[in-house]
Amino acid sequence: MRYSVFAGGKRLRPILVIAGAEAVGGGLTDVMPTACALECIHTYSLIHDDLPAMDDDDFRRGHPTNHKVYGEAIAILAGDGLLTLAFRLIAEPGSPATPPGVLRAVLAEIADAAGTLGMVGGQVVDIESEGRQISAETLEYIHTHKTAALIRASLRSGALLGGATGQQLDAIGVAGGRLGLAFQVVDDILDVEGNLDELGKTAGSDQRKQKATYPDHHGLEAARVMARTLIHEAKSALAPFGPAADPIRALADFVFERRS
Ligand code: GRG
Repeated sequence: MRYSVFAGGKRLRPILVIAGAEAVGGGLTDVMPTACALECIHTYSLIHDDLPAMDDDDFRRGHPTNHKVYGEAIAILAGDGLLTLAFRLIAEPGSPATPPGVLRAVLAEIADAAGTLGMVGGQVVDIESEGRQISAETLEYIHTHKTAALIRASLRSGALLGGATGQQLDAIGVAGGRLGLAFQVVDDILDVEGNLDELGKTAGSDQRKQKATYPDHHGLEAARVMARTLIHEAKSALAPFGPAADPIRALADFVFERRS
């Protein structure tokens, strides 16, 4: 578990939890355990995604994948352990003033985003689509569920713990959904254009596994335009928050410009 969590990684999801809280006037202490929980869930998904039964990848975060070092059984268990640890962390709020109702809402938010309604569901359709022609709608379903759901839940959980109103939560959810989809579109582009040194994982793996991607479906340039549009839409949804949402805006720019 420690090997994969501390192998590196951009920490985008935990940073989004913190930024979500700050956008509505919350602070670091309200959200730190939940921010760590999101990174645990994300890292579990990477360990399991790299397994021979899934994407069968040799490198992640610039290091050999978990199963290459510890074997498949321990890699599966490390993922299971991280997922379970995440919910243990969320159960212990950063601030004792967090109302139990808010904690329940955060638990439901994250469970939905990580489970069959979100990441697991997206991964199932992704695997079943390998090597097949799929519609643009199915491609969007895969990416909004496999990747965007957890990114959206990161922002929304932070906002919930920071004391967001219903309206604020809706707006931040729209921003998170657009940002999450943009993240995946850029990920697809990087898989075509990047290399092992920059990415920390082997490039070109989508094509090798005949995965459905945005550049494949729409072309590289259209995928770039799509990512830019999604970032713009994310920022538009943040308008009501004023300067308090500047960190999220900066993260949106980072998502578009990143090389790893
Ligand atoms: C195993 C249930 C299950 C799901 C796996 C999200 C996912 C589903 C697999 C990850 C595979 C993958 C490479 C998806 C593309 C988008 C993505 C999540 C990339 C990795 O996220 P980064 O770039 O990674 O934030 P770091 O290492 O920086 O944290």
